[in-house]
Amino acid sequence: MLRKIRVLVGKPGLDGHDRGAKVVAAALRDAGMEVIYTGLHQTPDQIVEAAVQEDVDVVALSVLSGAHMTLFPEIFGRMRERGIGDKLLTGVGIIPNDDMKALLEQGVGRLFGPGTNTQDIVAYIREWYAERHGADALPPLPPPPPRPEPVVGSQEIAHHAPRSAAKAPARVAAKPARRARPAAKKSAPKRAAKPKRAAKKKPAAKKKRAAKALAKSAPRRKAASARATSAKRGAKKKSARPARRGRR
Ligand code: B12
Repeated sequence: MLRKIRVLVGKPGLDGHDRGAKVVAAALRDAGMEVIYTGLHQTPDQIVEAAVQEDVDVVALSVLSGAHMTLFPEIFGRMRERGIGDKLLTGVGIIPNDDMKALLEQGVGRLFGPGTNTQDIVAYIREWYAERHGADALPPLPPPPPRPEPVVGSQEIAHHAPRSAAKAPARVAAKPARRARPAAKKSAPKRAAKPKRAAKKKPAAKKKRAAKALAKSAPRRKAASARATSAKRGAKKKSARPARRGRR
């Protein structure tokens, strides 16, 4: 069986940008390589020691701190001291063209920048390996890993999914469809209008009593209404103001 390409992904210095390094480590692993990730905050010595111990073919550094002109030459120097100067030193950084040129001249491999396609990195490492060890030594690319199923969160998404996908079982249960209104309610016959209550007829005796009470209270009611009208007039007088003259 062919030996897997072994890569050490290193994060030297105080640079905390590890997302890209993890993404690249996963992409190299998916391309059939053996990947060792050092984790954050490693010294050049630690990285080179790990590369020797792990017998790697490639040392790939992630230097997003701007210290690339210090770290790449230092690590490359130590690799040579430890007898692994023939291995590939590559990596990423926010590297201006002039710096990139200078590092290439020192013997460092191709360097990448932000937003690089991970497949370009895979292709570059495989090309270098084939050149160094011959095309026969290159292990075949494994089939791409299965894409995770889309997480269907709502009916809307399920509705817009392609027809073939619509039948596939969703990982997350789709929202239950709204319950349809019961059919019976729709076709239910309209309620008959409530019959109006027939006005109760007051018996004659009651009518008489009511008329008497009304007649008794009439003078009182008259006096009360007179008081109310005079109070109203008074209020009107108080609030009455001279009419404003409109501007002309
Ligand atoms: C997210 C981010 C952060 C996050 C980091 C989260 C994390 N855990 O990684 C946080 C908020 C913590 C952060 C902090 C800082 N950041 Co910042 N950050 C970014 C940002 C916006 C995106 C980086 C990222 O994760 N991208 C997503 C990954 C997947 O994509 P990628 O990095 O492009 O990776 C691809 C390639 O670069 C390459 N690659 C990546 N790694 C590797 C490794 C190897 C071995 C190989 C071969 C290839 C490779 O392949 C990847 C796949 O496409 C960049 C700007 C940018 N657009 O790049 C600034 C940026 C890197 N940050 C910057 C700065 C200045 C800082 C701070 C110093 C800000 C501050 N003053 O506090 C701090 C430093 C913190 C620290 N301890 O180091 C600067 C760096 C400038 C420079 N070096 O010249 C940048 C460029 C922003 C800018 N334009 O100024 N940051």
